[in-house]
Amino acid sequence: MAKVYVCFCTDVIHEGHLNIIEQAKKYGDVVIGALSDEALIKYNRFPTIPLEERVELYKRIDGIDSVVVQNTVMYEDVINELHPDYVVHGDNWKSGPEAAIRNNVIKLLSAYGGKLIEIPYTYNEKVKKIDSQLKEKLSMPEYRRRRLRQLLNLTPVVKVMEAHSGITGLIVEKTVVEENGELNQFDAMWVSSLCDSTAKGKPDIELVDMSSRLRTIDDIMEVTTKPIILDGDTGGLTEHFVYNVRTLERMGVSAVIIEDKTGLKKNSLFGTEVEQTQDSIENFCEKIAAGKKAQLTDEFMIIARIESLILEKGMDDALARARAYVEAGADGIMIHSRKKDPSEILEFCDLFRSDDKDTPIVVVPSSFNTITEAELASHGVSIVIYANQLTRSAFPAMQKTAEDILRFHRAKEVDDRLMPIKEIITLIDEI
Ligand code: SPV
Ligand code: MG
Repeated sequence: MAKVYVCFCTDVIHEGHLNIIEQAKKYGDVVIGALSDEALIKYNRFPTIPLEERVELYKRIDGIDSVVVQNTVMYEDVINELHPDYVVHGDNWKSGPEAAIRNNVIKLLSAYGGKLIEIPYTYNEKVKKIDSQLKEKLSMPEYRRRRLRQLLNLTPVVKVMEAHSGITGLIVEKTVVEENGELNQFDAMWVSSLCDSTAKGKPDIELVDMSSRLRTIDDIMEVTTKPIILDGDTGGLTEHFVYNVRTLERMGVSAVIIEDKTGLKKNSLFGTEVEQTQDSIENFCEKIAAGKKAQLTDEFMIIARIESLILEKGMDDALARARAYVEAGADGIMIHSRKKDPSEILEFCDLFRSDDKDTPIVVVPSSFNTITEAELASHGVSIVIYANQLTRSAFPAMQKTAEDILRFHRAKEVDDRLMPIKEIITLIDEI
């Protein structure tokens, strides 16, 4: 019998999948590949059930020969091992980033005369509903909240992009690029105090209050599924922070990062040009410990942000604080710098990692932007946050459009660089 290979990346089997299997069986014995969690997250699907359960689910499909695990989005390993005579897939991967996977399969099969069979993809109302129920499940607090911790175990470096509205959330949710035959996308969202305040035309001084920040988070949550890290500024009074921890947890936020400053907080990128006061180690540890005591799930993370390098208090101070904050219960530490050269950040990471191999390290490479995610990861960084780049790219574009319309007394001259109206009205998903 000929061997037929079908890769599945789903938590629910619907009639579309069964149709693919029915067709596949006509060509020979069917082997199903279950995409691993590590591969799934690159494929813009986040698993809602563990790999073992997916394997069991696929095994129960009638007439299946066997189920194997496919560890990578691309098919090299699995095709080299199985040498299937046929690969069967829905025809919905001909365009967009997934076309790279299709090309990869075609190339691998052509090397030994294997064939690709494409089945018209079933996309009826029932299948659409199952798809959207799956998405809805991922957006629920219990799934979203734990997803950051899951990601820390699944990927060497969690890539986070800022979002400050529904539309920026959608950009972080949906942007996928194909790069050297791999798919790449952001893992999580950062609700930046700078960008949230800027979007409201306000300074980044904790003026935009928690109710308003929660409203922003809710706008983002309504249309996305990826995990959210909140920039919690100083965390405010400990007596208030504990309530906010509970609220964030309940909403499904995955982590809050609080910085060890006190009094009137100003943005860190001002450094020592403005007056800023660092909290004492003792006070800040108390705030962390109180937050940890208040939280109800094991999933929520309180990450302590160290401002010693920003405030030029030196490496020893930064390290002493990092160790104390971890001791007080912090689930991660964020080290910040406004130097263009990443060396002080790397020095900190190397020293911190010399005696703490596990606590996640978060960095925000806004100033030291020449360093890549892989280089940071090689120094023990676990989470990289692109904290303000969407805001900073949109603002000059909007300003230029406003100026040009004033200059030309009409909108024709700017139209070529605008998103077509048809595209903007289809950008948003309809229920
Ligand atoms: C933010 O994005 O608001 C941050 C990071 O806190 S930074 O602006 O670099 O301080
Ligand atoms: Mg901030």
